[in-house]
Amino acid sequence: MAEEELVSENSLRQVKIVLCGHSGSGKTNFSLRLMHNHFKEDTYPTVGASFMLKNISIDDIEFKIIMIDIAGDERYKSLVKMYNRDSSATVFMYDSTNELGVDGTLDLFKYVFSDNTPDKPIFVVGNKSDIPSNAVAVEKAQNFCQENGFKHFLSSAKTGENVENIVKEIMKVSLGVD
Ligand SMILES: Nc1nc2c(ncn2[C@@H]2O[C@H](COP(=O)(O)OP(=O)(O)OP(=O)(O)O)[C@@H](O)[C@H]2O)c(=O)[nH]1
Ligand SMILES: [Mg+2]
Repeated sequence: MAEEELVSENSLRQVKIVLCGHSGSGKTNFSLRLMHNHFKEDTYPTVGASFMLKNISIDDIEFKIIMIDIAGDERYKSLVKMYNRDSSATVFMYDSTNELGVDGTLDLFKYVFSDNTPDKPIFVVGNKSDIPSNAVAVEKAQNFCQENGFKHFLSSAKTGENVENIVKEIMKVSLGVD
């Protein structure tokens, strides 16, 4: 097989997901749960960006996921903009138990798309569904998704609830598979 064919075949089967959102929303634990079925109570804040790879099968076809988990600290927000450019999909995560956090994540969205509209699937995920949610936070996120035509999900990196389902849904939408 020619090199270009090999590269294009591989890239067809590869989904690059950018995971961003306010600090403490649980991005690193969401990735850990997905990649290693593991959860940590005491994760350190991420510095910069961290990359994880995993193969996942959908309808018996194997796809490679590249998950780019970007630190939520303000000073790294330009990294979100940079990695968002060539992602297959971007996930904006917020802590569903915290009213202030969701504002941080929605502000990040506005910053990333301050001079262009999204040209890829966008997902908003409220994480920590194992704890009673903050109704205002979840309503804000749901309204934002409704206005923009984005999908909204709730997950728990702690129990694993919905983590794999969300990622499979992202992959299906990104790959155009039903
Ligand atoms: N109860 C509960 N706690 C969670 C969940 N996900 C993450 N946490 C906790 O929330 C804290 C922050 O989690 P991280 O995964 O480090 O958050 P992050 O979004 O990667 O944070 P930054 O790297 O600073 O951007 C840790 O104490 C985690 O144990 C969850 O689903 N449920
Ligand atoms: Mg982190």
